[in-house]
Amino acid sequence: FKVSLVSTSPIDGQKPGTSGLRKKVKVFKQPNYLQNFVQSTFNALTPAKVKGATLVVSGDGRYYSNDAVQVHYSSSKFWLYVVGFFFLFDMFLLKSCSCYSRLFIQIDFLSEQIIIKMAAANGVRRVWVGKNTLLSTPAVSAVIRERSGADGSKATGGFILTASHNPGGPTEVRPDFGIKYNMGNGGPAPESITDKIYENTKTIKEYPIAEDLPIVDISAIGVSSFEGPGGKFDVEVFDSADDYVKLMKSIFDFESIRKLLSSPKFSFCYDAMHGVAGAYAHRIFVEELGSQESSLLNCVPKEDFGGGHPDPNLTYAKELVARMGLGKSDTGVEPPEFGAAADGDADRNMILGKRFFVTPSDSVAIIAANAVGAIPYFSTGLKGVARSMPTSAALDVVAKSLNLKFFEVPTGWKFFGNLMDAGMCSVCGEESFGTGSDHIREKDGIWAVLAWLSILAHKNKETLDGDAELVTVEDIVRKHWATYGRHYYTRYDYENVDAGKAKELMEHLVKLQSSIPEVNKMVKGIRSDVSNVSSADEFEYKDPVDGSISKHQGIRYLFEDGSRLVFRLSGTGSEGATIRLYIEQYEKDASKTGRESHEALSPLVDVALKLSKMEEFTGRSAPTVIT
Ligand code: VG1
Ligand code: CO
Repeated sequence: FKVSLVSTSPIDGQKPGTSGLRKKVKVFKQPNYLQNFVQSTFNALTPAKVKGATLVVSGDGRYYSNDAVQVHYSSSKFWLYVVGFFFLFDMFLLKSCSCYSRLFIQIDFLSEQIIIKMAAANGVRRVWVGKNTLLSTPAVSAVIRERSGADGSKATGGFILTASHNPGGPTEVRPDFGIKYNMGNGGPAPESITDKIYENTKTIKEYPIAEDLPIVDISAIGVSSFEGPGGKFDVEVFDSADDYVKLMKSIFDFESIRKLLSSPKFSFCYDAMHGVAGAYAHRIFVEELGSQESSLLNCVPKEDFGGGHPDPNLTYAKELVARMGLGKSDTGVEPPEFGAAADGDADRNMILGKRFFVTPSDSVAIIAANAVGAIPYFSTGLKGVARSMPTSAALDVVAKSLNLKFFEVPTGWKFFGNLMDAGMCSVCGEESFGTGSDHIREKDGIWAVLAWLSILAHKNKETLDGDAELVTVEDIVRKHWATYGRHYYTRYDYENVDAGKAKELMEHLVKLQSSIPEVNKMVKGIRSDVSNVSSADEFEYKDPVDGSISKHQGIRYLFEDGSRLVFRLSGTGSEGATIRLYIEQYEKDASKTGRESHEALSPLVDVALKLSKMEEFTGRSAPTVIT
């Protein structure tokens, strides 16, 4: 192939957020939009490191993924398509009705492979693509860390094509696309790199591309080799699940989980929400662990997630919620003992018991408290635990009682990576349905499910064979609360608020922080039954490994009784601003840990809304989503 230079000019707004660049599909479809970002990333990594690299390129399969990886119709190629069409028409149309599929292969052949062609032109040695461009975010991390090519090659990093829990598709109300780069440790690029990428997008003038590189059939496993001006270039398509499944089998005791899943006392349900988790669910839960086919919901990956919002929470995972008996109407069918859901790129998880919701903040604390003994990977103990700042302090209490190293980091998984690389952290989590460990450098939805199944299998070692009753998800959570106390927790999201107004609200909250006595006067005026604010600040993080500092990571109000109010602006939205309000209250008294969450939190909610003048600033009397 040949390499040509295409001139381009900077496009505004290509700043990566909490987890990469996420925009509306129509924004990504602008000429050079994706190309500018990809080249800015290559430039940030430096040409010397890109040359000879092995890159993973895949994602959750949402609409535009295939275009980004390979199919791109440019108008200059229009006449070639027409020629191709008549060529095929002549050859096949009259003879065989499979002509249409051949026609599309031919169109593929004439189109461009954006990322692959740019990688080739930048001197990358090989690109690894999951079959049909499908790889979950955790699987990309696993592939980067674990996979070896036939010649012993290891990946240098990878592009993940996803907007994660944001909806996708060509026609939905909010179809998003996204791209992010993960480093050689398998984790999202740190801020030092994403800042450089952003700077580069503001000055980019040109990018090289191998226009004539033939299209690779990404639906078939195999290696295609090419020769360019700089030497050899390979595209290898491999099985999306193999490496990930192998890793999971090395972490968990599959035999004990299989025994649990096949017990008549236990029942299970997994909802992939038509995201990429579907590409793993059948293989792991049915083939490896012997679960019933009927226990899988929405496990066929779709480019528009079946029209749904692939975010595993009580609002969007409607089908699972109903099946687990948590919906309003009783279906009359006995719900399964355990249910879980994933988001679009399968790094998030929601854990449910029969008619019971486990908050993500509790989930990570419970996994940390029970991992040793239940999960072989942790048999030698935990190196430490970590949570994101707005996540409840349930994990703190476990860390203290088990005498574990503990870290509080800003929102977003990239901050956990350094701790893990330095051997300081084994288990970590976020309130936003993200849980994981140092087996990879991303949160991992299926891992979390396997962790819970392992804990259930461990607790039920005796009960599965005998007459004793099953220890349920709810039993485990209630026992945890009785031991460690309970952190009542909720999050209010105000989506697509006017960005200016959101900023004003945040500024108002920062200003208030200058006088705690004033704040307390206001708090008492709103609710006399809420304790005093003891301190208030904007969260700032100094990375204990590299000393880097991240400022303005959320506004905190900390109360004397351990309650907290946190306000942040989302960094993953693609339209307007999203205000997140996190509300938490600690209850140590075991006799008071069984209350309804919304009832226990209502005084604090009152304080939060009035203190922030939420309705005044946003014009909203209620949040868009409550989790
Ligand atoms: C949100 C969550 C954050 C999570 C991030 C990526 O970010 O709050 O905890 O790490 O999404 O998750 P923000 O900035 O919108 O609050 V995923 O599954 O979308 O990669
Ligand atoms: Co995700």
